[in-house]
Amino acid sequence: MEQSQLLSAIKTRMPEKRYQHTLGVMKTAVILAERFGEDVKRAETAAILHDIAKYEDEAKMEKLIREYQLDYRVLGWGSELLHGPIGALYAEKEFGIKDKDILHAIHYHTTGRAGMSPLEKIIFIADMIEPSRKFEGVERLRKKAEKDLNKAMSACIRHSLQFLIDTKQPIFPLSLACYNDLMNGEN
Ligand code: DGI
Ligand code: FE
Ligand code: FE
Ligand code: FE
Repeated sequence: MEQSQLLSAIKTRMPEKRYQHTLGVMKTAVILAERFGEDVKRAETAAILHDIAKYEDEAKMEKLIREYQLDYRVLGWGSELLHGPIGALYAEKEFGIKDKDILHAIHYHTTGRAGMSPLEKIIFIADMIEPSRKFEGVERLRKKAEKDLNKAMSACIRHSLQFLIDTKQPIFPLSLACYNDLMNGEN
C-alpha cells in the first residue's frame, strides 16, 4: 500500500489528535532512518500503523490475544499494553504487512524488548520525541536522537520506566528486559 492509502485508512480509526501524533511519528521516524542508515520506507510504514489499535476495545483485544495465541503475559495489563501486539496483528491481517521487522516495531513500540532491531528503536524513539510531545525532558531526548541511536533508546526507556515509577504503575516484564539489555550494553 502507498503512504497516502495507509494514511487515509488509519485516519478514520482515530481522533484527529492521534492522527496528528501519527504524522509526527512518521516524520520523525523518516528523519531517524535517514540519519542512522535504515530503510526509510519501512520506518514510514511502521510509524503510520504503530497506533492503529489504540482505540480498539480492550475485551476484543484480549480475545484476539487468546485466539491467535499471542503473548499471554499482556492479559490483565490493560489496553495500553494490548495496542502494540494487536496493532501488529492488524497490520499483518488487514494491511498485508509481512515484513517481520515492521511487525515487531509495531508490536513492541510501547514496552520495547531485549534485542531490539534498529527499526524497532527508531519507532520507539520517534513515538516519544515526535514534535507534538511536550513533557519535561523531551528536548534532551531529541538531542540524543541527533547523535546516537542506542544512547537515545537507552535514555527513552529510562524516561519511560522513571515515569512508571513516579506514577506508581507496574512495569511490564518486557520493559524491564529492554532496560536491562541496554544497560548491559553500557548505553
Ligand atoms: O500510544 P502512545 O500514547 O503514542 O504511546 P505508547 O504506546 O508508547 O504508550 C502508551 C502508554 O503505555 C503510556 O501511557 C505508558 C504505558 N506503558 C508503557 N510501558 C509500560 C506502560 N504501562 C505499564 N503499566 N507498564 C509498562 O511497562
Ligand atoms: Fe502506542
Ligand atoms: Fe512509546
Ligand atoms: Fe504512539
